[in-house]
Amino acid sequence: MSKNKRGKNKGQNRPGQRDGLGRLRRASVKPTTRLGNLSRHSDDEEYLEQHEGTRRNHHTGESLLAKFNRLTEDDEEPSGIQGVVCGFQGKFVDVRSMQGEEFTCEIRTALTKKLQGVRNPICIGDRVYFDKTPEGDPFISGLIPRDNQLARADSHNKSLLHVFAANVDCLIIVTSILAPDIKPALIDRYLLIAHYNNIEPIIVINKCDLGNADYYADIYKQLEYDVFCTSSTTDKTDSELERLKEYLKGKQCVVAGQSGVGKSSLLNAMFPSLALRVGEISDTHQKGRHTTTAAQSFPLEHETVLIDTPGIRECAISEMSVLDVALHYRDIAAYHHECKFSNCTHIHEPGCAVKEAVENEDISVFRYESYVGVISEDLADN
Ligand SMILES: Nc1nc2c(ncn2[C@@H]2O[C@H](COP(=O)(O)OP(=O)(O)O)[C@@H](O)[C@H]2O)c(=O)[nH]1
Ligand SMILES: [Mg+2]
Ligand SMILES: [Zn+2]
Repeated sequence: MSKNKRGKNKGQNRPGQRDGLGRLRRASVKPTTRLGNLSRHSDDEEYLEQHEGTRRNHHTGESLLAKFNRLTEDDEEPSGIQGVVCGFQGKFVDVRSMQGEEFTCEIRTALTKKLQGVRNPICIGDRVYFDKTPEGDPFISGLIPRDNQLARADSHNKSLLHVFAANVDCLIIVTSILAPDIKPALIDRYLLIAHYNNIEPIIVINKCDLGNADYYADIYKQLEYDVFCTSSTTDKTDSELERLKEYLKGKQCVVAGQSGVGKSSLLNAMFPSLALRVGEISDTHQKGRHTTTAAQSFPLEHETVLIDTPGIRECAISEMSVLDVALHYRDIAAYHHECKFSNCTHIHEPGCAVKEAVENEDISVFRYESYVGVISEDLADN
């Protein structure tokens, strides 16, 4: 099977096409198990509390991550080989082996029991162990701790988080210098989400054929971000595109950026096999549609993997504290300790080293404005 095939046709591993024995055994699996719907989340908090003595930061992505990883710890030695979760089909999980072959797996019964009640116990990008039954049916035998994860608030209950991607090596923040105009406040929010979740971000300023991006590129480069100034439609030999492609080698990536900035064009220019449609509001997910788990991930050239996910825009910033935000803005964090008050929010306090740095043009005004915007608009009740 072609490695780059987007379709879900996985041949002999498809559920429903297996032999009678497999079907019989499947019928004996309790149909009411919560894993039947991977996006279910009732009882989650209660369950997690049972597995943890202290209850702090109980809604933060970081804490959910720690809890998930604790669940993977005391597992008995899992059998089989390692793979990465790349899609879902009902209660079946698609796992891609290191060789690029995909298997539609059940989840081992003991594991199912252990994970009962956990919200998003398995998501796109998760590393797992998988094996085959004597009948040849693939199953997930164990989970491997996550390096990081991305979560967003439930559309109906803002205090619940859905994890939609795990082990993200790079958040590619795409913006355009013109058409639409560059929005540094949006770049800064994505940077915040990346840092808060311990994910390496990079900034791509696209449509550089339409305008000069040096001003913004220089500021972000000074903050030690990797910045790529690309043009994805006019010049297919763009050296920045080559450099970006090289940078993404071997990484599992998530792409973020508003509609129309050229995300699909950019990906097509680097990875023609993707053949994404250009000019669509959203590549695979309708705007406003609330999907709870990421659809799938695509293996590309160079062992780069693209996680196609809805909802990065809705990633929760609201649960962060003012201090979280201040410390994740690199330029603001650099002055934070020089403020008169150790709990300075850098907005109205006297003796604020951050405001002084803005006046001295050591911190860009637009960076400070986006910081103030996050503090005043995005945080829950700080
Ligand atoms: N001038 C110019 N136009 C581009 C560039 N990249 C994409 N576009 C155009 O911008 C529009 C939106 O592109 P698309 O890739 O669909 O953006 P997406 O919504 O972020 O996926 C299309 O009309 C593209 O042809 C670029 O580098 N320069
Ligand atoms: Mg697109
Ligand atoms: Zn201050």
